[in-house]
Amino acid sequence: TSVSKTNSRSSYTGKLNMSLNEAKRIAAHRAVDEWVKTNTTVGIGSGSTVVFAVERLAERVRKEGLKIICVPTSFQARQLIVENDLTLGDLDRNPKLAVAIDGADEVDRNMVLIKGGGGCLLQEKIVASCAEKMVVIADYTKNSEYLGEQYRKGIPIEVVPMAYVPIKERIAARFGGELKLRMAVAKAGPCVTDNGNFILDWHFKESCDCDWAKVNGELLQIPGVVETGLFVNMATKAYFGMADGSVKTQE
Ligand code: ABF
Repeated sequence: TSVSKTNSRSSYTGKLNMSLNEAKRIAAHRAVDEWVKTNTTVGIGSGSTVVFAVERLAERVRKEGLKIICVPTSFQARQLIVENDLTLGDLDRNPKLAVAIDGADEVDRNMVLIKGGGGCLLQEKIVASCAEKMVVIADYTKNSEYLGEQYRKGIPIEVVPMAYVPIKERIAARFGGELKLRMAVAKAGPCVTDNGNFILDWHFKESCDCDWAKVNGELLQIPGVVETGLFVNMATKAYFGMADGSVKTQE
């Protein structure tokens, strides 16, 4: 087949060196311990850092008898919940969540996030929007002054497949930069999201101090744009695991 699914668990593991993994783990454990209370519903994000949050949740369920319902943001998150014997929920039965815990590709100084490097931005944004609080967990490489300062893969934009070319042209004409159709790992065809859509990675001009709320609003007006990986005014607090073993927080 010429298409491949995003978010298999294996696509997130094995690529990371130990110190980054350790940074992800300490951030994830701190955030889980500070935010997850018993008898609550928790949104489970996607990516390699969330693996450590689920690990900690499972440990607390075993050791403390913590009672939680977990709502996944992707196929990968669903698998993680099931494999760790956590209680799986959904938005039909659990439309209000106490907290969503998720990773990010970049977090700027105003708590604007780029998400969707793993292709799960749409469900991540839906679940985060249903949560009273969204907490970000990441290693120190995600902590930036401006978007684009460290993350070089652009802003992911999930689009309806038949419209990807006109959308590409409209965004480039309006804002500049370059938009690339994300390809599957083997490059035999486009990357297809959990929702059956394509992803355009928008390499905007340079690291800038844009009004991202405005940019996001304009992008969402384009017919065929399903969602963007710009998360503006959504995250409550970010936890960054640092190289020296400390955890830096930002609100
Ligand atoms: C998801 O996973 C994404 O929105 C973000 O792209 C990515 C972060 O992954 P990791 O924790 O592996 O850096 O949350």
